[in-house]
Amino acid sequence: DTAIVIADSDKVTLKLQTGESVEILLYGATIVSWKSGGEEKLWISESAKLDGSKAVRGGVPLVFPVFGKHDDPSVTELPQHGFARVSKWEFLGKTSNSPTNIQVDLGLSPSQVPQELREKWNNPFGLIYSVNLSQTSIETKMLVRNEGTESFKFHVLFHTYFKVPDVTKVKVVGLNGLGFKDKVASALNEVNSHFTLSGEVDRVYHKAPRSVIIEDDKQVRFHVESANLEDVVVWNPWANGTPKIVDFDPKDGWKNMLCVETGSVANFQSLEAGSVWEGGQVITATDSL
Ligand code: TA6
Repeated sequence: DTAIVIADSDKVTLKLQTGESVEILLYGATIVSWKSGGEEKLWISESAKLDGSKAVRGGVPLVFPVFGKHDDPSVTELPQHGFARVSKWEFLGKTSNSPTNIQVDLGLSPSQVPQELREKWNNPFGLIYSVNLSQTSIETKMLVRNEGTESFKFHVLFHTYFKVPDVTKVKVVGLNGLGFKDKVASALNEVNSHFTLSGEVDRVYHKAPRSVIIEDDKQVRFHVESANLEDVVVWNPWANGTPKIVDFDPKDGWKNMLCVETGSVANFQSLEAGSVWEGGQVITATDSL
């Protein structure tokens, strides 16, 4: 049999005949599981809310139309990371299918955004989020459409929580030497073409390259390839940060995760009335030895 999609009112599950799978909550269109090579590739908090009561702590939350908090008048009243991750998306259907890969589309329009958030950013928009599962990778693409008569601007980002055996052994390859903005005094140790982490990191690399590699002392763990996205955010709250995050459990879970997030967040993307913008990423997992 070919790949299958199982959808109910809360979740869409994609399964390949070779065993790979992805689970996507319609709440936030949040990928909450990606199994490949017989193992879970994404980190999710043990106390992550999966009932729609708050943004999911882990997996791949979506950031739109603002990254973090921002003082631009058009977004300043929105909550951190905007409303895409706290709105109920619609399953639009399966858009491609073969025994070795499957794609589904999910949609978001203003009517699905909680009223109190829609009022704070009431541009007529449409989002189509595509998730494509293959045997070694998932591709996530966001299409943003301006359905109004005025241009609007937005940030967009895939907030991926990669699962790693030990973040203190991780090397991130491809970001050295770039311009960046630090939200904390990021504890990175740059060596040749990679850096290692030795404490809390919260850094936005601007004009980042298309390809970033996450490896450790044993092997390459993930490749991250982006298209039409300008920036890469690296975040790990470390031991000092997790006690301050109520839904981050276990508290030493920082050792098993690293956020490497592709997006366009250092500058707003401006979208003319009637225009469409698309950006995406392909994350490829290497099976454990
Ligand atoms: O990933 C970068 C970041 O902006 C960090 O500053 C941290 O706040 C993280 O996102 C998680 O944000 P959240 O709103 O999900 O707690």
